[in-house]
Amino acid sequence: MTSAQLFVQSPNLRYGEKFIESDYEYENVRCRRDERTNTIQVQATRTAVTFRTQRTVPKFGLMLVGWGGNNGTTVTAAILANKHKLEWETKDRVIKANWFGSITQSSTILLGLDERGKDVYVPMKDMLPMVLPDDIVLDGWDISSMNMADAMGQAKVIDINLQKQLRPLMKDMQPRPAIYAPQFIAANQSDRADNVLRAKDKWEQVEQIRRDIREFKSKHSLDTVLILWTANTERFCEVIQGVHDTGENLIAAIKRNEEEISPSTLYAVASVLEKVTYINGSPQNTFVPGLIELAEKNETFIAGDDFKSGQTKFKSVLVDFLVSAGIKPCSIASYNHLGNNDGYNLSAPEQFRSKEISKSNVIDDMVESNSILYGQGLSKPDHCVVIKYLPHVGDSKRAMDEYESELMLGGKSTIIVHNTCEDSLLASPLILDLALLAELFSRVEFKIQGSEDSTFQTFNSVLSILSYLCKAPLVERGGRVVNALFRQKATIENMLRALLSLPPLNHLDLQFKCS
Ligand code: NAI
Ligand code: DG6
Repeated sequence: MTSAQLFVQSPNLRYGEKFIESDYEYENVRCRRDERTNTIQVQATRTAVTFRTQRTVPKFGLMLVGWGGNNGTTVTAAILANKHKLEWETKDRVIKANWFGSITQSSTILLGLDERGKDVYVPMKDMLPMVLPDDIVLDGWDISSMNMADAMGQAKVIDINLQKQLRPLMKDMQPRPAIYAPQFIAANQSDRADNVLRAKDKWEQVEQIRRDIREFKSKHSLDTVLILWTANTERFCEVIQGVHDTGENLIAAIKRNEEEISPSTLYAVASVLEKVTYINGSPQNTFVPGLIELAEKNETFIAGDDFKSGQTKFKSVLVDFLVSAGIKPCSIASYNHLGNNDGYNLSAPEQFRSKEISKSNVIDDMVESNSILYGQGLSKPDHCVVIKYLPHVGDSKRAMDEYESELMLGGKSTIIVHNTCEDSLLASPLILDLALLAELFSRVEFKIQGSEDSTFQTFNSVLSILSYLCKAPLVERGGRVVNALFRQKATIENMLRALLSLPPLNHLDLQFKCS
């Protein structure tokens, strides 16, 4: 289906040669709780903002850390399969390449009503000028030297008839030598490490990654490069005063070759110094305070952590539904087993711990939202997360969840969910969305009307707007973490609408109710 072109007619929107400029009234509500009188003072606020979005889509390069892994090879295969419009035969039918699971490519946004009162939806990708997946230039690093065609074969995710078509397109793709620090990932990964960046110390490693970024950019005449970590889950680094606490200390500590600085933080530092957006798709604490400060100083974007792909996505819908329905989830047991290399790495306790933390905190905002169910003196849900490595099932992860909730008058409701699906086919569309949305939001500037500073500024370095795609969203200083999935989705949709001077969706349908 060819997409319809969108033209918003509004006195508040200007389509200029370089920018789409939107005057927007940001309506909000401020509350002040007075414990003494037990009252809440509520005030409606309005702020006039002008947004402008650069219309020219850059020539865009994506560098993946962990390019040769299951996600890295699968997203590469998906980009190429879509670009070349590949079709392949399975025992069921002929499949055409698509981007199912990607919100930018395969979800739609409700715009409004047409003249017959029917809803009009448009693909998210058509709201504003976005990079086309077909145009993405790929590159990356891996501690394994395997070429991308063989690595795709090793991953056993892509159907063999598609692999056969992709092999010639991927066999010459070679991951660059990578930063490897065996103490941060499971010891069982050491056999893969035959493509290790040789450098005398950590600073030289950072310098090499910076050179790689520059070389990639100039080789393909790219305007913008984005780096995304989809390498093994690392253990959390111990955050040390004088090492990780400020940008300056972090740089000095790298130059001193301090042990406790993880490879993921080194890649992130290199990206920030190159003014390149960095996204963390794994759970580890890459974004130590010094890194965040460095990103702010360099006006560079960062986002993470940990792709929210399957079990957690479902949890952040189901718990939101239960709690917002006034039903009290009391225990959640989440088991999963998988047999891919991610599962192998996570079979080591320290790496599992990183994932356990990221998977466990995902219901906090929903629990905190309801003091009737979870207020003072009332118990919070028991929540346990188990991951087991079972080689036989490969990338086809099995996720089993039991939710037990309390109904009125002491009743019980038990919901059991069993999901079997290829982990990397869920994660790869998220990689695409993270890259495309981060790129788009890096092209947006804003100006608050009436403020002393009359210049346009870019968004905060921490792109919390990408929370929908992350299990443990990193948020701006003073910001709050939102895990509830549809609230996260509404943030993206309403921001895209705001950039076109359209109001947020209110679902009131007053035109019918008041007719
Ligand atoms: P994988 O184990 O197949 O791939 C990871 C790749 O990273 C491997 O090729 C490995 O050689 C490479 N690597 C390890 N350390 C490296 C370093 N320092 N520099 C460069 N490359 C390095 O894992 P998979 O399945 O692709 O997952 C990647 C990450 O994404 C994992 O951390 C996983 O926990 C995370 N993730 C995956 C989700 C999914 O649904 N597949 C969802 C959420 C997060
Ligand atoms: C087993 O849990 C392996 C993990 O890497 C997960 O597959 C991944 O984090 C996805 O988790 P979820 O909860 O988003 O499906």
